[in-house]
Amino acid sequence: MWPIRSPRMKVPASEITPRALFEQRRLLLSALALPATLSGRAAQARGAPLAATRSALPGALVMDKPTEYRDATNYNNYYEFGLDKDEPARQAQRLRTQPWTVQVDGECLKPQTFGLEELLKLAPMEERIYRLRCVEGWSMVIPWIGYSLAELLKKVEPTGKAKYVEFVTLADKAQMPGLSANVLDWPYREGLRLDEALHPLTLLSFGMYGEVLPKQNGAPLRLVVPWKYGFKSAKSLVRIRLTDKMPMTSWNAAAPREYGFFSNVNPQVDHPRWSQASERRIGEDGLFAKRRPTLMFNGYAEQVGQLYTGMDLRRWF
Ligand SMILES: Nc1nc2c(c(=O)[nH]1)N[C@H]1C(S)=C(S)[C@@H](COP(=O)(O)O)O[C@H]1N2
Ligand SMILES: [Mo]
Repeated sequence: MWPIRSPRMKVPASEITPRALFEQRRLLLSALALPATLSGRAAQARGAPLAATRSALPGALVMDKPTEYRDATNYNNYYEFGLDKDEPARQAQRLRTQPWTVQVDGECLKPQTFGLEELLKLAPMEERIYRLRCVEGWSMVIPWIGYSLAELLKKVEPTGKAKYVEFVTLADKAQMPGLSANVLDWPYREGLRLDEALHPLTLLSFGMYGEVLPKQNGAPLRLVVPWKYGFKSAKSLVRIRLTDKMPMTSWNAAAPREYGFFSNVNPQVDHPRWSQASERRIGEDGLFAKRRPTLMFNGYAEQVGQLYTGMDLRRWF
């Protein structure tokens, strides 16, 4: 994902040359006293097991073969920890995930700040196997662990004025070297319409592959919205705010023509720079690996299509 020629961008993409990126990374690494060649060993350390029962929700268990753990944890987008796919696996290991709190507020009767321990016990943990498709044209299949975001939202009792939900993620310069690259307006912010946020498939995830979330995948908790492009699934959440107006999102602010508020996976509506008609499944590399056709709503049309009846999906991309 790369916002080009956006007025809100502090550094135009055209000026971020590979050379400049390399230099920036070298400076960061020396500042952190980390060898530039540090292997992914720390990243490979597996997390604590997280018990969960398989979900019975329609659409929650896709039958495709899950992506290899190694690939799912070493090919990441998490710009707070660098722009290259292999950087979060190294850089995110310094993220402190305890103590951790999530503030849930805005248009609700019982705003509350939840501690991580409390969140882990708030509802039964389920395992769900979801496709995740990035707008860049690749996809993965990941066995996530968590519960429906709706479980948390109903605890704070949204008012009648609540129409949208804003998600804010951690932005801490001391822990996140990527924040010094002004690619986005930090903190990373995302949003959903309230009915999307309350849809049972919208997952508040604490783990994957039977373990707590690796840091590069959004520890200690993230959103997973399987029928939307990957960037809607915000990592390392610190605040969830119910609002009466459509919230601004980081990607929408950076490049409004490229990243709309809805961002539903839709093979018929291309991104200005990338076709969305097909995708490469991570792990299925090699010269002869076929691209897969991208499915409407990422294959979840039966479950979520009715949320958009009557909407012009070209206009509301
Ligand atoms: N806070 C934060 N969340 C984020 C991102 C990010 O840069 N920062 N990248 C998004 C994008 S573009 C994608 S495709 C997914 C990738 O999730 P994964 O690394 O677990 O596959 O995370 C999303 N969530
Ligand atoms: Mo993405």
